[in-house]
Amino acid sequence: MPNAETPAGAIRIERLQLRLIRLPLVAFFETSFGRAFDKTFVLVTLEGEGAQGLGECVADEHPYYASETNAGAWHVIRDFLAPLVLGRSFADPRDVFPALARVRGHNMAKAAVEMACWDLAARTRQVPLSRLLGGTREAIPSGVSIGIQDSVEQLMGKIETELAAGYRRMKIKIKPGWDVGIVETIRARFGGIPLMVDANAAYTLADSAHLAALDRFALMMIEQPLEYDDIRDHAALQARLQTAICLDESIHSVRAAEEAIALQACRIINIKPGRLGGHAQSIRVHDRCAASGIPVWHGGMLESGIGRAHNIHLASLPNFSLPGDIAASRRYFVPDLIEPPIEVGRDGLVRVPTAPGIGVAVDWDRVEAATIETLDLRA
Ligand code: OSB
Ligand code: MG
Repeated sequence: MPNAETPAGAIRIERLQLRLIRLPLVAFFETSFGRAFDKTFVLVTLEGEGAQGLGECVADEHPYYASETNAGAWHVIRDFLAPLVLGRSFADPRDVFPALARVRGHNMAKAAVEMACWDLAARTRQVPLSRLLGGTREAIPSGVSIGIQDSVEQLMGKIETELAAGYRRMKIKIKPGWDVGIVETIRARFGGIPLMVDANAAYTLADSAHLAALDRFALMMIEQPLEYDDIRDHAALQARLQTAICLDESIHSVRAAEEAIALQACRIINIKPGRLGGHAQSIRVHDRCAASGIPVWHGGMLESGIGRAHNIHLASLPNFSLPGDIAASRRYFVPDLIEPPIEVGRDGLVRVPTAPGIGVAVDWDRVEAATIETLDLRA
């Protein structure tokens, strides 16, 4: 029951729990910045109004994809974000990100708290999270992100497996030395499959001519070819490429998205709520892109079933018109932290959960077994 000081429908945050969790990955995942064999992340649990909300922080052990790390997120949430939410009431989860504005940056840490608040709000109102976010779809198209492999043959085998599983587009990671030749081999072997590449900022504008060699392969897009914080060079590169550029790392705020759109630095945007500071900011970028005719798709950060469920709900909004990096649990963790795990149909679609909140059942014994450290904070 809401207490006397809590406005109707508002949620007072009574408790915040941090858990550091480590799960082994089913298969290693290699990008231009390195190879990962397991996934370590901070799980945020919020309690209030007799309900619970969960948020998964997508920071990594290292600051190679983004500047945040698990140790940093733990510190920032414990010492700076928790005091801004504990004992406070929020009438709308959209009010959480502005309430954290005093802390600059640290979007992944903020997102874990903000998204837990959305889950809590949806559970309190007994509605699926997608409804609260403004989702319009019952199922979302799913694609896969395939890391750099030890051999070209190994990559071809992975693509074959994922196509057979029904996934609606293949994304491969590229870097200098593992790019044009690989794409050529894929096209020769698999023909006109929906294909894109992700460079994770492995090139510079001086590589324009080399990247333009990808134009003849009719890729859906090339994701983040240049520096992680760049917009201007991407605009120059986009003017020289026929292939659409999609920005990932560079889109860390609504303002960055607006800049990228204004400068025509990309034709597509990858939305990751962790990178943007949560669901509310993601919806703003989604809406801003829709107004400019820029399609978006939902990125992935090798999330457990908890973060993955959040992503599925967000990806049910209408301008997520391209298949996202939201694949089945079995590609990442067996078992996952949720039961049943996230599945993809033969039609390449993932169903949006319909139960309240993120709508998946967490297996707390598995969470407990995977937990390295726990911290409880109260109002
Ligand atoms: O660049 O999209 C990326 C994973 C970790 C960090 C960055 C990225 C990725 C992926 C994997 O591409 C997407 C997924 O399957 O979760
Ligand atoms: Mg990417």
